[in-house]
Parts: sequence; structure tokens; C-alpha cells
Amino acid sequence: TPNYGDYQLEVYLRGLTGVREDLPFTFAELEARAHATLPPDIVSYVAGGAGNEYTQNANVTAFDRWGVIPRMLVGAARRDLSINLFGMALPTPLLLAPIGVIGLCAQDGHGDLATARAAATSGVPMIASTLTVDPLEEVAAQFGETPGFFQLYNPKDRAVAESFVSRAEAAGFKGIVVTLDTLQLGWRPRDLKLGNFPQLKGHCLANYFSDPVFRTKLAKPPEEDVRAAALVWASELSDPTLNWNDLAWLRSLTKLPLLLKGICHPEDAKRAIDGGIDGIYCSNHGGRQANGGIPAIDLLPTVVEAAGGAPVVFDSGVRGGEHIVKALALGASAVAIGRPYAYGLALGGEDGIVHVLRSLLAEADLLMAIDGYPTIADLNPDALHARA
Ligand code: FMN
Repeated sequence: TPNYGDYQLEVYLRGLTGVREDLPFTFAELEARAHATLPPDIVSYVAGGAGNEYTQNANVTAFDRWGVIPRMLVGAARRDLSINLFGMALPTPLLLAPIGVIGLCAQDGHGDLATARAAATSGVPMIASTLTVDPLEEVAAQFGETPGFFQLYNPKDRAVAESFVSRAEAAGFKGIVVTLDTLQLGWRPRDLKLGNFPQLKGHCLANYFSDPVFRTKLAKPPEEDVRAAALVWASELSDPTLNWNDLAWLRSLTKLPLLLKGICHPEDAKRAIDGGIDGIYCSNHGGRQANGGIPAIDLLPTVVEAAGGAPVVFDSGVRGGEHIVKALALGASAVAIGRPYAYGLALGGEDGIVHVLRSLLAEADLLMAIDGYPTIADLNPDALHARA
């Protein structure tokens, strides 16, 4: 297998024939061009964060505190970026983070399917959100050989949660991620200013509208009154009373690998693992939920330690290959990409996502090559230098 860094060779060779890559190679350009392409309410929803967006921005800049220490003559001609997650052999340490409304980021309005196809092409698993334009069965049908995960927003009605999880199992998903940081919606000034909440318009609710249990709650089917159905959805979206006493019930939902997303404190990580949860997903939702101030990457090391060897997925603020390398060095088992792939999708559909993933992997791979860390196992805290 080639090194991921060889993507640059491909680009330079195409350049020799006069063909330039149209898609951006930096996050800044990706973001700017996607914002110019997408409708304003989608830009607001994707780019916006909680409060004054301090946490959202700090998620990215916090990586700058760390530097990768170059080591010479290690013998890093070949790199191995593969990982094993819950017994699944994956070619790269990346995952596609769940993004509700990813469906609407695609020019054809079917971004969930495009993301699933990009997962099939790249081998990078998609964590499909509960909030999709196309139902989870149709998303899963595009995964090819790449395993997929289903992300659950736990509804008020447990019967709906149980229905979603059993549908995900039947559709062939290989793991379930329960998101805990969104029991209530965060305060998002950009969306508030536009009075914009896509789901309330009935968007991205295919999993609910196709669900036999959810449909029993509706006076009229969504095909007849989508506004009313969306309001029922809003009241059912999330159970704000969910607490640690419900952990056993959550665990009982599935025999598949089960992860809790939003865990940032070591005691919460330990409690989850002690309660039979298989993996921790350390994330502050990209700073979209609580503007609490602490970048997620700063909290990762103690969460990893508390997880006691259980896999820890990390996201929030990953924009370049160096961020992937640093998150792995700080103990992440896998790193999930959020906004960058949404922007790749907006610009280039499935190919846009694949380009973003290949670019991130190439940058990470070449950093590992040049700084002398040929495998992920070589990436540990000793590879990093903290600046004052
Ligand atoms: N996380 C979920 O668990 N479920 C979702 O449905 C979901 N929707 C999101 C929608 C958008 C537009 C964005 C940007 C993020 C969403 N997230 C959701 C959070 C992501 O999974 C991930 O935690 C976040 O994007 C990481 O931050 P970053 O994109 O700034 O790197």
C-alpha cells in the first residue's frame, strides 16, 4: 500500500499535464469557499457555535500549544496509519463525525448518502447522525466494505430510542454513539439572529418520519403536515432528565460497541467504562453546545488515562494533519473530522470529502515521515513539546 503522503505526488504529476486541483488545500480556503457556496442559513448552522464562540475557536488554537519534536534517521520511509477499533481493522485513524444537516450541505440535498459513499471510497467510517435527510437504512446501504456507526440523540420516548437502535443494528451499523452534550440545545447567536433551526422546518428528520414508533405520536402523518410533525419531533428530540441511573438502560440497548459522546471529565469517563460502556468519545461538540472555555484537546489526556485502555475517540477543532498527529500523541485512539468534511462536501460532493480526507491524511503522514514517527504507536506524549 502506498503512503498517504503520496497524494502530493499525484497532485504535482497532474500539474505537469497542466491540470490543477480545484479543491482547496488549506482549511481557511475550504471554509471561505464553502461559505460563499452554501445558502446563508446553512452557513450559519454549520459555522456557528455557542455564545461568543470562544470555545469553538480555542478548540483549534489550543493545538498550537503543542509542537511535534523532530527525530532524525528513524527509518520512516514507510508509515502505518492503520488502527484497530473494537476489533475492526481500519486503514486510517480517522472517522467522520456525526453532522446533522450534512444532508443539506450537498448541492443535491443528499449529503448523508454522499458522505456514506466517501466512507466507502476512503475507508474512513462515517458516524451517521440521528438527523439525516435520508433514512439510516439508505445511508448504511452506501457504506460498501467500510464499517459505519450510528449516533443517537436519545429521545424522550425510550421506545423510539429502542426502535432507532434496532433499526441501526438491522441495517448493519457496527457501533452506536450516544451523544450526551445535547440534552438541551446550546445558545447559538448566529442561528438566533436568523431565526434559523433547519429541523423545525422539517429538514433532516427522515429517521423519525420513517419510524413506525415515532409515527404513532403524530395526529397526521408528516406527508400531510410536516410543520406539526416537526414540532412533535422538537418536543421529543432529547430527554433532558437522562442521568447516570440510566446507564444500565443505555447499555441494554445494544450488544454492539457503545460509545458516549461528549465526555470530557475523567470521573465521567471512568463511570462510563465501569458501567459497561465500550468507548469514550471526548468532544465538546466543536464548541457548539456550551461556551465553557476549555478546548477539548486540553481535557483529552486525563480522559484517556481514566478510560483505562478503552478506546477514546476525539474531536473538536481538528483542521489539519498536525492536529491529527497531536491528538493521537495525546492518547486518542481515533480522531473524528467535523466541519472540514462538511465544507469539502459543499464544494465537491463525495469527491470533495475524499479530497479533504486524503489531504488531512497526507499532511499527517508526511509530518510523521519528516519528524520520524512511522507508526501511530510511536506517537505518545514524548513526541510533543509543550510551549510555555
Ligand atoms: N454531533 C452529534 O453528535 N450529532 C449531530 O447531529 C451533530 N450535528 C452537527 C452539525 C454540525 C453542523 C456540526 C458542525 C457539528 C455537529 N455535531 C453533531 C458535532 C460533531 O459531531 C463534532 O463533535 C464537531 O463537529 C467537532 O468540532 P469541529 O467540527 O469544530 O472540529
